[in-house]
Amino acid sequence: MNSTSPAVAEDFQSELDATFEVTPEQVASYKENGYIKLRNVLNAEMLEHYRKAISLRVAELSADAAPLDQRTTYGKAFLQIMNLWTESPEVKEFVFGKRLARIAAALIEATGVRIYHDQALYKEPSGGITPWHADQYYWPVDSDKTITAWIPLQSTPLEMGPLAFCEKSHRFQIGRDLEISDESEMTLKQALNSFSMEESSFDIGDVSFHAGWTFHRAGANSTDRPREVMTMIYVDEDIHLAAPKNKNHIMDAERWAPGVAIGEVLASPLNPIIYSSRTKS
Ligand SMILES: O=C(O)CCC(=O)C(=O)O
Repeated sequence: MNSTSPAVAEDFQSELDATFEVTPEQVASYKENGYIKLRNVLNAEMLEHYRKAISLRVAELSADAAPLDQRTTYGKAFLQIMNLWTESPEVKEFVFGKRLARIAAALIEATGVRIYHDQALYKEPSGGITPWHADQYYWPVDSDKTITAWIPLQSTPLEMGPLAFCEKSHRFQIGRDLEISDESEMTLKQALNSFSMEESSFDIGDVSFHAGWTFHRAGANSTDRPREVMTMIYVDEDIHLAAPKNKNHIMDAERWAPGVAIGEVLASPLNPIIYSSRTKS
């Protein structure tokens, strides 16, 4: 369901793969703070094109979602639709773009990255807060070379609940065992009290990258428009599956790295390398 001409679609494809120069200062800032917000990474027209494709699949796949007031705090935070790249060839083009993957590899100082999984995170009008948490609590991997690209598909003012980060919190050990919940929000709000929090609006084209252990949250969406966001979780191309330490690790391994044995490189058919400096392109 797309009226984009083949020539324009080809332009989008080459923009998705085009190089974005990451400076040594940006790498240093990411290492220091555990996240970075980069401006003007993606073109607005291209984002609008892929927003339509992503939103279509989100609407189809979330048609049976319960009303907001019947959901948990986690459920109220967003509609969460995972691995859309397996559902739509257009979304696959977006998720497999080398531009963001190359930035991710540069920031985590890896030779290349695989996709762990993607997820659309649509905070509905009147959707609630995203509680404080660190993503890597969920991931059964043996390295912290993991990173999420958070890509708003529209400009995202404070009232819509842009992603907010606790600076330098990727080195903080407390709270790493907490699932996304009212408890994680309450415990981490107190525990992270003495750290600086970065919460600011995103313009269209801005993309943030955060480390697996960086604590982050988002405010509620008090507008009457959905906050439409696509995310890609990348991992070092050489990362291994680790022995599970919690029930989520067992579920994640089965779902996102099927067939991979503990100790093996995370190279299931669901984890292709998206960018690697070891291969030409
Ligand atoms: O979009 C949100 O509200 C939360 C996003 C998040 O937790 C993530 O991308 O890791």
